[in-house]
Amino acid sequence: MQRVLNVANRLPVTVGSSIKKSSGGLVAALEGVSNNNFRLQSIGWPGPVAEQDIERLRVELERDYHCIPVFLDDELVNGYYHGLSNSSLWPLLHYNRAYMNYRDQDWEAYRRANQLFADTILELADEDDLIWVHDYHLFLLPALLRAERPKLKIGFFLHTPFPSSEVIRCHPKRAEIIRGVLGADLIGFHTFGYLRHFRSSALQLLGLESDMTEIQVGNHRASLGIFPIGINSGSFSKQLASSAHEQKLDEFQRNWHGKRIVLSVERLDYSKGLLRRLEAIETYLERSPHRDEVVFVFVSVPTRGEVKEYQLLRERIEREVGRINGLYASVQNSPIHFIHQSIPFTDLCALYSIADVGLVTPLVDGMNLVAKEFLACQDDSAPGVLVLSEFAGAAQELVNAIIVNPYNKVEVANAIDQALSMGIEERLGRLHYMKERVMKYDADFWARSFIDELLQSEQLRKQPRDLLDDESAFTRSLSNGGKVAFFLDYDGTLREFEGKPDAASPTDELHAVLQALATIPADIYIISGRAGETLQQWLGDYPFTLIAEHGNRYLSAGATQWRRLNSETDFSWKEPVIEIFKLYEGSTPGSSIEEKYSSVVWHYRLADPVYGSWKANQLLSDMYSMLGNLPVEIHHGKRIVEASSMNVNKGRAVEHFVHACNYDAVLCAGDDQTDESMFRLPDKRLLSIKVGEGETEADYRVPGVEHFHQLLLRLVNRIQAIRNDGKEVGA
Ligand code: GDG
Repeated sequence: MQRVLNVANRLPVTVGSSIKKSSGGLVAALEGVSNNNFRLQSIGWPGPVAEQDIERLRVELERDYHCIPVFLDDELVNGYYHGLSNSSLWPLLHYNRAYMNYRDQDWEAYRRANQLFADTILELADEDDLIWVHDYHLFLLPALLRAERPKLKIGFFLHTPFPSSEVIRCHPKRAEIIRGVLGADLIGFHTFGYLRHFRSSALQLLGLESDMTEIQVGNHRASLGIFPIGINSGSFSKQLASSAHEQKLDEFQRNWHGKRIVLSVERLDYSKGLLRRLEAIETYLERSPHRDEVVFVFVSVPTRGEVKEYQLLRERIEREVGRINGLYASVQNSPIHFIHQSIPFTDLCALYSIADVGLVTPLVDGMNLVAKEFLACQDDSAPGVLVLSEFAGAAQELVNAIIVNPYNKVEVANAIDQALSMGIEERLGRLHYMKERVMKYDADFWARSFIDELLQSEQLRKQPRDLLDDESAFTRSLSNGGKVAFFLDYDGTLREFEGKPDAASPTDELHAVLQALATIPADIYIISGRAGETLQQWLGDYPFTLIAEHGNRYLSAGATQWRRLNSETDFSWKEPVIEIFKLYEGSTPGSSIEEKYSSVVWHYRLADPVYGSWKANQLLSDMYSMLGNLPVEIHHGKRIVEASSMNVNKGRAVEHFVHACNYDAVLCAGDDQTDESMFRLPDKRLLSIKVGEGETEADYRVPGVEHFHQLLLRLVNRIQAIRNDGKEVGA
């Protein structure tokens, strides 16, 4: 049976004077996950524990509860949990920049706590296990695990929203956070909106382009998916059928006889919109002739009392409830019944059942399970109505609720009125579709879909092989035949990109690599889209052939005259292309045009990445319709659009030299679209390497320029060693 190591900040049980079930959305959801096909083993923090109890509890938790504890001391909990997780990440994830309190020491604690989780998992995990990491407390964990065990199958699910890149970019450690999550094979969100924000943050903050459902980071591909969490529907059905439920229902009905109940249930958190809701309730009470018949029951579970903003919120809510009750109470009624504590599950279900209206109006909420639980507890004899904020993830699914903007108190007040006066037919009509959905797509379905997709994402992961894993075979094939050539692209392959193309002259590290290459018995070609003059100025002292302008001109090693590879090329297309590029340069701030001998390039590396990509696609479509049958090739490279002569490309140039010099082994390396013409050549002597991420037809991949340098140096050593051995054997 497949083992799933389920990793969350809190274990499903909390250790105190005795070991008890923990509360919260995630615990409730995972309780409903059946164990027929997989075995869940939980890893997490069990709550504060005295030093002397640690070993005893470790044994007890594993033996009696199948839980593996990660013990954290008070200082770490303060920094990692109350500090970084709840005082800087939670507010930003919920669009609340003003509440973000970031401290460097909290980040340090967060890093250490994530590392402790990683150590625990690495000790426990087998090759076949699935690792499922939950939520924002553990953003760094996927990458920490991936770094140590690249083959582990790791999933990450975010229970909160993922906000717009404009918001998450406020976090001082935004890049580390996104990079951490990207260590996972599968990253799950509740809604498409959150997935979209995550993709655009990866692009804006890390420059990572992505498809709708995956992001490539070096050699690793992270799939993205939408998995709206459901409730533990089985436990609600069971509870509703029990006699305990009947009794509780009776008790509550007697207690609130003749009243209409409007119910809200949540942790007392600013994201849940309690203050705005109180304003809407006041607006309703002000206007309604029936106010004495209505009771607003608020179950507000205490949470995060250690964080200042929560203490202040609680005080404000209590003040407001007191004020509104003072204003609108009568002999018959006190409008708001405020319960500031957690209530037993039996009471919760009875409250859901008896309520006429479920009033769920968070300002922002990942999903909101309360909305779904309320529906699960409705029946046809007295169907309640759900009023739901458009900013809860649940609003994407529960489309038959009365959907409201929680910031508009009049709209919410009207919705309360509408819900309380709705006829039975309409209530039933709205309920049926939503209840069916809630019961069917429950927590079990959610977990199964995520785990199934995690298993599949692993199977589907197709990667070009990593040359570093296979180096000896490659080196042998290069050195076997005798005549060897290297065709090496410059920008993005031998040299990292710079903001301005002129600034990318060779670094000391690159010079060291080039000097090493100059010592081996192989022909070296530097093949680039750059102008010949630049290549000559930077690399002219090496005994290499320089091929400029994507293969249009070349300067042989030791020669002084540049020569053309194809002297009959037609360049009349350049002028109209430059005209259209100018229009795009003007309308895309940060972009620029570079004119070369046989091509024209529009660079948008310094433009806004999303807008730049969008304009590039528009430009491509303009170009395709404009250029018709002209002998022009259009490349969409890394943040460039390039129009170049059709008779001139890197593949053609390589073909020319391989044929002319009759090489036995040829290595081509490059990083972008323009290099694919080399990789596609149907020549068995050729081995190709893609440097960096992105789709490719190359045989191998290395993650970046630095790795490529290391690889070249190792190849140089290997070739020299094999050649020396050969000489010795021959001698
Ligand atoms: C996070 C995301 C996402 C509440 N009061 C009592 C009680 N509860 C239970 C509810 C429900 C759970 O707590 C709350 O879940 P929510 O989903 O509403 O909200 P968060 O705790 O903020 O959860 C959220 C969720 O993760 C799952 O992904 O939906 O958006 O913020 O199950 O029933 N249970 C009992 N007594 C209470 O007084 N017994």
